[in-house]
Amino acid sequence: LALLADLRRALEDPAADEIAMYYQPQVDIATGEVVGVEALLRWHHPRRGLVDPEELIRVAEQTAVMALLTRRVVDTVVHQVAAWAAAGRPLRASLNVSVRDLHTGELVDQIARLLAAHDLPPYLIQLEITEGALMADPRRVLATISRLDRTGVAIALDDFGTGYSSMSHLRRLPLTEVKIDRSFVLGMAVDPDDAAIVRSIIELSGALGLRVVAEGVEDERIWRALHAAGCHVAQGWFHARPMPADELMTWLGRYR
Ligand code: G
Ligand code: G
Ligand code: MN
Ligand code: NA
Repeated sequence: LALLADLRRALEDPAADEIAMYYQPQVDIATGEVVGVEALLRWHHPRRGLVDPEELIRVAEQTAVMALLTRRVVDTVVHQVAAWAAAGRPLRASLNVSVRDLHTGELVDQIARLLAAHDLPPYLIQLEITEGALMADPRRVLATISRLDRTGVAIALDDFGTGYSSMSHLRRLPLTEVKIDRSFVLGMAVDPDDAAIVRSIIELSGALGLRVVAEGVEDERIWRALHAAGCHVAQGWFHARPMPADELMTWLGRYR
């Protein structure tokens, strides 16, 4: 709970610059082109150092601090995407939202407002939603998702294949992308079962017209296996770790 108080302070104190977004490149497997980034939260706590984002979200999500945090994340990422677009290097950014963020219309209103203010094409922003979020309160979450869809923002199903997976989500939701959970991707070069799961997710998503992104692509063997399986996009340490926006520009300048 001390952590929550510190988080609130970090979010509310304009002089604190402890919270940053890092960006990890996503590479089109067929062309090698960088097609987007996933935005990932990093909190450099003054005493604890880097806080594990998963732990942080788990704690924040129980409270109203989550709304503050998401507001900061969305604001930072949309500003960044607008800056890239203005600099002639448009990149789609995918950002994670938690269950709680989907229970009110606030997130949709904020995104719509920011898109209009920056005159930004909505498809440059994508939200990643987990199946767990859907199951927590399907009615409210579906209402939010359909409002998001009407703004033109893209929606990805994150961590696909874990937890409450249901094929019907792929049909019923206005999705543009499926992200294969990294547990399957990491295993696919060594475990035939993982490889089979990855291949069938790719085939199913492809047949439904959805873009398929593999996360956790750590090395060339996995990259080759995904290439052979017809996966569209790879994200992982094989290409790059998540990094601050300025480092990303340097990395892009050196890429290929
Ligand atoms: O960045 P990894 O590097 O450790 O992120 C761990 C987890 O934290 C991810 O599964 C991701 O879903 C979650 N996460 C990272 N950044 C954000 C964020 O900005 N908002 C939310 N809600 N979750 C995030
Ligand atoms: O939201 P989600 O859980 O999908 O977030 C992606 C997570 O995967 C982040 O924690 C990110 O830091 C992590 N990640 C990104 N690339 C790799 C990788 O190649 N290997 C592993 N083990 N983790 C990765
Ligand atoms: Mn994600
Ligand atoms: Na994931």
